[in-house]
Amino acid sequence: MDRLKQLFKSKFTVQVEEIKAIVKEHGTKKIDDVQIEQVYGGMRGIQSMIWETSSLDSKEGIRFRSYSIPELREKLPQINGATEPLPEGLFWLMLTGELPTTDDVQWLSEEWQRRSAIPDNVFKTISHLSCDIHPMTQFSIAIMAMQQNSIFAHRYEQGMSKSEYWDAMYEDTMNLIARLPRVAAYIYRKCFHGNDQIASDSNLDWSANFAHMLGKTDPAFYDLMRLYMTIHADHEGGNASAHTVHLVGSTLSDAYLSLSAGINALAGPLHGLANQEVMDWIYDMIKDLGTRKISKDQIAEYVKKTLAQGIVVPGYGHAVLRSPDPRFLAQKDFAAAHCPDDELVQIVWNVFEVVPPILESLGKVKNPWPNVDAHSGALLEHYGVKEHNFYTVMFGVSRALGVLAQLCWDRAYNLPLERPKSLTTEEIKQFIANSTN
Ligand code: HAX
Repeated sequence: MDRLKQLFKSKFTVQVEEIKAIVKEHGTKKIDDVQIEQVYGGMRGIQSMIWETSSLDSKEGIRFRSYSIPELREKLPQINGATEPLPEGLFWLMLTGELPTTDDVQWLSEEWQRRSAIPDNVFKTISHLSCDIHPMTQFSIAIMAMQQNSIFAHRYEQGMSKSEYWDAMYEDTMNLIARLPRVAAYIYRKCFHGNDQIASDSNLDWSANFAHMLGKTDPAFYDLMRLYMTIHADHEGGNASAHTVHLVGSTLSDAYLSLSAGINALAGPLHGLANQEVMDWIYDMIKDLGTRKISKDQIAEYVKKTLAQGIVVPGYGHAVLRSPDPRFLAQKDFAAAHCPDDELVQIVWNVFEVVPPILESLGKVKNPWPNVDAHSGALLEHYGVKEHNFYTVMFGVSRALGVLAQLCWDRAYNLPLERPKSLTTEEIKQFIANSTN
């Protein structure tokens, strides 16, 4: 058994016993009330699921196993000359709750390299897809094409015991994460660079190798990828992509089926596709005004025009956050250090000054501040990744880290099939009538 698997097993073994005791002693205590407006309002705020890998505070933002993004940037080990944290370290932390050593991170990087070979049928499947198909759809199909190699599905078919689910899920998770950068880069090079594919470089860490396979060689871009893959990895369990993976996994669908479903959720414009929408919106503004030198007054006018058309301002607002997203601020910090004079970065920063008061003035937007997607495109474009419809695929590669680490915990806990109760409006009316009688 490898060192990470061994540590994970030792952690969940203790935790499973703790949970048994919690449920036995406190199982009937009430943790939340549900209001009718929440039932109609996208279930906002209802505390009803377990998610160990990260937790979201509306003011502070995300914490991964209690560490904020600035803390991760300081504490996670760096290898290969990195100046940003490595997602290998974050995955270790999310899966075990322990900060890894430099040696652990090095080991995991090599382990993912070792597991990264992709069966030919997967490339054949992708190469048959037209480049008119959105890269997120291709990515989801590619993950499905890998499903025939699922160790979980194979062992389940052979009568695997419940007590081994975690083990099979761990193996699928490690293989899948190891392979995602290659698959994503393959789609990118096929559709945007004449199918001129670049072989993996086994000397590079997971993120740098992804950057390399995209065709990038700038060490600063390697660092951006390390940061990008770290900050997009997890955002507690209630967001649409995470919740989808958790729900589909609860049917004992394997990691491939579950992740592909989560990627489909991430592909929506109110979720991960917002990073593409932000850049398209900025480019529409540039086209409309005929210049990249856009004043704050011009941005304000354009924002009002967008709102008057009944369109949301992409990259702003959040279902949980009530302050500027620390993932946005981390990217702003990176841009300030590496490319403060970039024209698109300047536009993103000016939009940040202009949009919040306008959204606030509407009186209905609960969070007028930028989210993670408001900044990422400008940085990616600075380093030459100019294809906006590929951005959400990069988000998806990162998001796999958190949702799959949690899926390992789901199977270690043997969580049951998820099955909340739905209501009809007739039943709601009946409830109201009964409660006011
Ligand atoms: N621009 C204009 N209007 C907005 C808005 C924005 N950025 N954000 C919220 N609103 C509006 C809502 O559309 C809603 O209007 P109606 O009552 O007329 O329907 C009202 O303000 C109240 O919404 P809310 O309670 O503040 O926000 P929700 O929790 O319902 O929605 C969203 C959260 C992220 C979906 C929303 O803020 C939005 O559409 N933002 C723009 C798209 C975006 O950036 N999505 C990415 C979010 C982060 C993420 O998941 N990244 O992957």
